[in-house]
Amino acid sequence: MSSNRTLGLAVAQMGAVNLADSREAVVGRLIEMLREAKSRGAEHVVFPELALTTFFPRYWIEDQEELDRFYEKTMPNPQVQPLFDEARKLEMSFYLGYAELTPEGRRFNTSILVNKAGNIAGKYRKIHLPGHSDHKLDAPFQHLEKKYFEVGDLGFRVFNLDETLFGMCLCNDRRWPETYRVLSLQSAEVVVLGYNTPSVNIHWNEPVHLRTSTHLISMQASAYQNAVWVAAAGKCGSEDGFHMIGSSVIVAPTGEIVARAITEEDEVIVTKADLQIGENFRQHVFNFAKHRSPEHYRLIVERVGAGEPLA
Ligand code: CDV
Repeated sequence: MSSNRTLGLAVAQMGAVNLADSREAVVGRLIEMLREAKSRGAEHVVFPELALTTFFPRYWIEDQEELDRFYEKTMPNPQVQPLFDEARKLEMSFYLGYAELTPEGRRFNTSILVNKAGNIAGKYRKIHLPGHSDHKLDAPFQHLEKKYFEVGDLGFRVFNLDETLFGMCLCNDRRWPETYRVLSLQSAEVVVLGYNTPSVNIHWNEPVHLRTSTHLISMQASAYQNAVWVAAAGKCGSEDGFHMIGSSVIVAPTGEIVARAITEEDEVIVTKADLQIGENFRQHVFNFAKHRSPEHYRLIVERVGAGEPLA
């Protein structure tokens, strides 16, 4: 790959998607932001996690038919096809998060990368599923990702999308250093992700400002330590009265935020990402081949939870 490459990189943050909103209306919003991103010089757009529906894991749903309405059984399907068509027409690639129901009846929190020719070039199924699977009757809302999805079975993989190496993850994955390291060990240049982060933590009393600062610090530290660009698209604002944080960002491999959404509505942010910045870090301070010592990192794969100090 040649040096001095740049990528017109956009994040399309979404405001609320309410229960009553149709797929057609939501896809229309995505297309509008795709066009804006193109007009502002972007070649690639990142859309949120579960972008096509409300964040339904907040609801305890017993009726299977009602639950199934939130999942996509094929991709693209007739309702989402207009987004694929418009992207191909504009020669734009994109990342999209949605709930996947496979022909075998398996359910995943999924994202895809679609290239400029309109073909799905990569798929990821969320690995770090947060929340719980039981009905928390005393909580103001639920976080039922552990009930509605299986742990992803595709691993963290890197895809060559129109000559740029993209890694994918989803929401809670962004808080885990292993996510980025597995991707950067595959030479990822850009990590793209969508998220839905409720402003209220139902497990302990965490102030809202910390919800935003831990979101940002996770990605800033990881971008720097792995020499990657990170582009994160939130779905935010108040969905039927349930508020989620905004602050969608694009982070450079220096760890600096180069673009940040200022609203909690549909908003496009764009940057011209210089891919050489990551290369500089990869050749010097984070030259993995030269400086890593995996023999001292064995606990990372041998232990899941924290245990006793080593003898
Ligand atoms: N959708 C998510 O994965 N949300 C999580 C939870 C913990 C709020 C997050 O990390 O933002």
